Amino acid sequence: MIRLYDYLISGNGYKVRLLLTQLGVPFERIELDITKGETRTPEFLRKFPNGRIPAVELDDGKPLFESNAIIAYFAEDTPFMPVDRFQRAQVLQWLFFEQYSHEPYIASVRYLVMHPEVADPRRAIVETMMRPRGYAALDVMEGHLRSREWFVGESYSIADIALYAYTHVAGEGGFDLAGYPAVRAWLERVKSQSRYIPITRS
Ligand SMILES: N[C@@H](CCC(=O)N[C@@H](CS)C(=O)NCC(=O)O)C(=O)O
Repeated sequence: MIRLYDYLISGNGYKVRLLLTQLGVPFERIELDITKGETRTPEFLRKFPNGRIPAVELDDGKPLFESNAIIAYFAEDTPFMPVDRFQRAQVLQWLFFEQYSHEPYIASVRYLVMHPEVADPRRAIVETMMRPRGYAALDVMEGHLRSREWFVGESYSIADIALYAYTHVAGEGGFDLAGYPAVRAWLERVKSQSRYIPITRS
């Protein structure tokens, strides 16, 4: 059985939970409290040296970390990953965009807002740097979705899952999506996909 090391409010963990559920792949979920250092124990670090969730152990015990690598692995040979070479590169384009231009700002601001007790030097740059960059990522998404239903091609893929994870909860970090109608319509399309689960469902 696949084992997923996870933290319920994590959008990165949610990407994996959502995809496996939509694929109908059974998995065991192991909840770790990241605010208590539970991903930094010697035992966890031996398997997953980056000390972060999500991380999985495959059926044969092989370890894999990084949310977008994990969803790319499970999406292979399914409708969630295109076959066409250019479209596959477009999926990677959006996965890298999510990790470099979106998640470090939208997810991190949400984390800092949701965990006021955690001391973090990034608090000093939330309004001057992180929030404007989060909105810049939303601007890119809005422009792309103005004339399209999905991030790649004509169907829902892991590019949508990766970007949905933190966009749909951006409000929890104080991001206002009122000025992003195409993004809001796309969020609704994702939500109406079969076997959809909310981020709060373990
Ligand atoms: N790039 C990584 C980010 C993983 C990450 O930042 N995980 C956070 C939770 S969302 C974590 O485990 N933090 C605990 C820690 O750093 O100790 C991914 O996409 O999987």
